[in-house]
Amino acid sequence: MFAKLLIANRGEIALRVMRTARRMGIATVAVYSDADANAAHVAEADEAVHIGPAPAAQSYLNVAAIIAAARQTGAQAIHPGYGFLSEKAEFAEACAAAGIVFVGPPASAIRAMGLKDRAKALMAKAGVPVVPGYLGDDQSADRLAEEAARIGWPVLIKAVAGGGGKGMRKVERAQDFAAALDGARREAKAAFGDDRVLIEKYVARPRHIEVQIFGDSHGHVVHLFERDCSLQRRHQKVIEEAPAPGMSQAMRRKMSEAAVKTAKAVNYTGAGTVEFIADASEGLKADRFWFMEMNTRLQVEHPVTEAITGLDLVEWQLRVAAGEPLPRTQEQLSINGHAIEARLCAEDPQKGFLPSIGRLVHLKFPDDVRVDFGVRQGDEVTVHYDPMIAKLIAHDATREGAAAKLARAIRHTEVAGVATNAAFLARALSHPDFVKGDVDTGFIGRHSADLVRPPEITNGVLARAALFVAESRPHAPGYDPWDVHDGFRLTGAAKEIVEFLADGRKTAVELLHTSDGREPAIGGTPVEPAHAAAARMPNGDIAVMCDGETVILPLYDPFAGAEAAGAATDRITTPMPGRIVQVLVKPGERVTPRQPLAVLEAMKMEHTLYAPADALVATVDVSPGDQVLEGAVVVRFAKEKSAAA
Ligand code: MV4
Repeated sequence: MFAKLLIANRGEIALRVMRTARRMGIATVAVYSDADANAAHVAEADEAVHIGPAPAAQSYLNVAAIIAAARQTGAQAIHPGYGFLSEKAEFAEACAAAGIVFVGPPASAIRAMGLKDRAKALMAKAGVPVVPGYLGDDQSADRLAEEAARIGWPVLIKAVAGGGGKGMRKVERAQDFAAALDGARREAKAAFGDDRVLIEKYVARPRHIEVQIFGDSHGHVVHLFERDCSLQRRHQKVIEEAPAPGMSQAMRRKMSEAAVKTAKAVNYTGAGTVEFIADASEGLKADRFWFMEMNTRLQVEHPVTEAITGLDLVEWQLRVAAGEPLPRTQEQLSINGHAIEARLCAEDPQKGFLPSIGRLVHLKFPDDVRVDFGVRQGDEVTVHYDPMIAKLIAHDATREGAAAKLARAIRHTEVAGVATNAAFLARALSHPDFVKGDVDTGFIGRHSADLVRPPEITNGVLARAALFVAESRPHAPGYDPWDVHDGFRLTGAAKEIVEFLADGRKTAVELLHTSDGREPAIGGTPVEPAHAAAARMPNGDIAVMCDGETVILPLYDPFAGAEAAGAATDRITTPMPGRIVQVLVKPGERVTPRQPLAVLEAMKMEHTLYAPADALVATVDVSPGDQVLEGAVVVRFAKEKSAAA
């Protein structure tokens, strides 16, 4: 086994790999960018090497700097984690050239799976079911249209170099084909520098089911059963589980055989995932699944497989990379119970899931589920990297049990400082259709009205906030609350009043002193405080964390102007740096609440900026293609006498 391992990654996966390395007695080396000098993965490693500035292109994707760090520290192997360099064949080759073991498959296997058409052709030849379609070199519009008609409508046009749904177009009718082809090609060219496409029969009600496989350098390949990753939003996985709900033994046998065949066809070693698409329009059927692609790395969702198999997949990766045979045979592997994972992200469902950046003023996880986290309380979520805060993984004897346990754990997770998707996740896990196992890739879209709801400022939340304010008051002698103009008043010995600006309105909570302590009341009516945690934000606002929702309550300050109470309403500005990809309104146009105004590309995703209220567009200050900083004005609204305040 290796004595020292370098982890060419950051965040939760870097910590995850280090945990296993430590248990196996392997010394760890972290690498870090300028932005991560104080990050958890650096603190946790035995050694750490600085590899460049914050942008990943100059640090976590810098092959030369990472190889140099391994050389300098004497690391014998490099674990790439996921993302970054994990599926770059050139990196696997650079490791080999430097005499360092790449913890992953051979470069040839990464290459074989890199291009969709080649991978698909290879799998068809190996006898793995693939979606009927056209994979040919003749890319003329006429030929492609002919092939689409032969396949039968609806069809899906996909970029050969594709991934993440980019350059993908569903076409329902022959007369729409030419325009869709143009669009798909343009998008593919822009995203991958390659405008070749393939055409497939469109699979109805698709479910994403993937099989975890493992190969070793002695010619063995086993599968570790399947995961269902159908709950996605814009091709980003949200909730994953193992095993797949509704999967029959017969279908599991067929799918895992296909996955093992796939791995053998490319002489695969290490951890890999074979992704299938299943037609769930009439429930899962053993003959209605097809190969989609193979991911030649460990995946974000690997913990659900670990939970149901009782194995440590990182340990398996390290053993296989060190030349050992697979620790178990297929017959020694079985499924125990059910596991579900949810990805907790710094993003705001209320704002179209826009990444939310800022300092994690408060961060606390429950201790009855597995939590793989990448950040600590006090850390900053920046624009430079993925906004995932943590993964929560629940394991139980049954699917219903695991879903209930995970929903509860998420409701008890406390985050203040950035917006999160916690309440959204908890609602998804408790949704009757999810509980029934009625999941497919359209789930989130179909149920978004149920899943995305504004946080409620209940009286219980206000009472909890008031108690927090009163209890965190300094009681030092000589301290005079009358000196602080922040909404806190003593009104004689038996009563305190705390005033908040809730939804822009002044709301007073009275705290009556009784022999039991402080009893909150609003408008004279006693209020039961919510079971919630509270924290003070750097600006003095009170954050109340309740059921996965975080409500921010400014203390009412009679000396502050009305302006300070809310952000400027006469304009829309960019929430983070990025590039404007679309402008959807013109000066002089009337807009309505939540009408899309422009699309910003930032943090590798597209974010729509919406109108906050009924308004008249006065100026549009950006054009498509503009690089913008955070806070750049996108649209200014006209001042109108009748406009709602
Ligand atoms: C499909 C499909 C329907 N029919 N292929 C999306 C990204 C890529 N991984 C494959 N994708 C799809 N391919 C055919 N022939 C529907 C999707 C799809 C999807 C697949 C998995 C998970 C989420 C998805 C969301 C939308 C579309």
